[in-house]
Amino acid sequence: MSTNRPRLSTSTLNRLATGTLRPDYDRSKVTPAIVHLGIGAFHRAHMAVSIDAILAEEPGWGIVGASLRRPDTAEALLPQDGLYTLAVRDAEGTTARVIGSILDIIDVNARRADLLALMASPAIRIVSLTVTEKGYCHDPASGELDVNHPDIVHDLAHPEAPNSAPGLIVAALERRRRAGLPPFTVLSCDNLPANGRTAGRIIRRLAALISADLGRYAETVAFPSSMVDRIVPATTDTDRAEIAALTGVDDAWPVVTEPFTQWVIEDNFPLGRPNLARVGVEFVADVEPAEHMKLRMLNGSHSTLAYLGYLAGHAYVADAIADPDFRRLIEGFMTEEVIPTLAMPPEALRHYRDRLIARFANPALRHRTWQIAMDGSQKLPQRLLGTIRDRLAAGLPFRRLALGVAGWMRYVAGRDDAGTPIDVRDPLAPLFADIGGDAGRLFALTEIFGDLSGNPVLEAEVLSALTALRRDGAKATVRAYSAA
Ligand code: CS2
Repeated sequence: MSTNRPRLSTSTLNRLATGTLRPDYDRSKVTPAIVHLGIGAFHRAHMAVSIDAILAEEPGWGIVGASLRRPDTAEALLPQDGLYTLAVRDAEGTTARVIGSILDIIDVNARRADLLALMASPAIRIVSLTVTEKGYCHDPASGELDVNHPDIVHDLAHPEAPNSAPGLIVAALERRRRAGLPPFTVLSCDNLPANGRTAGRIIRRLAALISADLGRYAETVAFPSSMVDRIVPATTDTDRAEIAALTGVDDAWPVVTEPFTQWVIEDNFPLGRPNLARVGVEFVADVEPAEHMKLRMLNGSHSTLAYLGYLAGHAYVADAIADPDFRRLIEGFMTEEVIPTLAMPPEALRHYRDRLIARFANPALRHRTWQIAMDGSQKLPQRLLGTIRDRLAAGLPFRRLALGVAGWMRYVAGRDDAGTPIDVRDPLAPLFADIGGDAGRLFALTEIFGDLSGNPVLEAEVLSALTALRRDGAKATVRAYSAA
């Protein structure tokens, strides 16, 4: 970062370049009512932005964020008074807006007691989460708490000093129970199927394992499901330099995103909620249709593009979708194989598809296929396998979905088509290294495949795609499958 530009903070807001938007409310009047676990780039480009937009009218809904694993977000944002820049990019250019809704950031490992005391205070009415799929410490196929997960083993032994997100929520609920307070609402904002119900199942189980009283109290917690959508690539040093040049101030951790944003939430907030509808958030009775659409179409396509694209040497999603064979494959994947499984009007789904293709093609978003390829063991069930299950039950073909699964199998075997080793990031990475691409052993992983483990129709289709990938490489195989 440059040394002569000021650092973003409350006292330098007046130095922002013309055209950079800043909070339109008095931050000193904002008080916290939300604790957010997992204060990564996604939250800061999504929920924190919607909250920022209502604080002028409702200053009582500020956010305190917590990072569960690393201190880096707190280290970057605390010297900036929690302020950061949201850079929205497309082919037309970049717009910058400073977001002020995050009042404090707590690094759990350094300030666990502060975080739990805050979560247990009457002021807090919502605890929201973006801890990624693996942060739920569950079995991805069944959606049940994994009682053998190392963090859960730890949290059961030390329920007052937990490490996991479910453990922190349960510890805070116990304090509220003892204080005679009603529970906060738990709002999952992760890409899990029925994310509220899944979070509820996991948290209630953990609570009941700790004590029967706590288990009963956990039964009274509301867990609205929500569908969240905004593409947010990891911030790079090039982004930092470009954004500083645009805004005139240095920001240690801006976030970069696309113009599109969507948030659909089940309206179940016993302690109240801000009026987010006025800033475009949709409140519904049942989020499942929207959630299936998003997980199967957007995330299913994303993972398929990520594995096959990475193998073929496409570092970015925009490069992969610019390849006509990949584009045809993804169009066919959505039109022929995913849309018929969804309970929404086909015309709306085709419109959604076209919009997705345009979003993937955004040339200004440098979204790495490697980033999306991470944690496939946690993502495959809701992104590809649920759709396959429905296709199988209806006796319908699913060749392109099977190619996506085969792409994942080839990817986790650890070498791309040029023979270069892949840095495979996944909670099961050590196991994948041991398995070394043995499809039979991968199919046997019931925590991923669930009841599809051992399904002969699925295995035959995936094996035939895998054979083609090994023999011809991803580029030629995508071409062959795109013509299907
Ligand atoms: C992506 C998602 O990294 C990934 O796995 O598929 O983060 C995706 O960008 C978001 O869900 C978009 O809303």
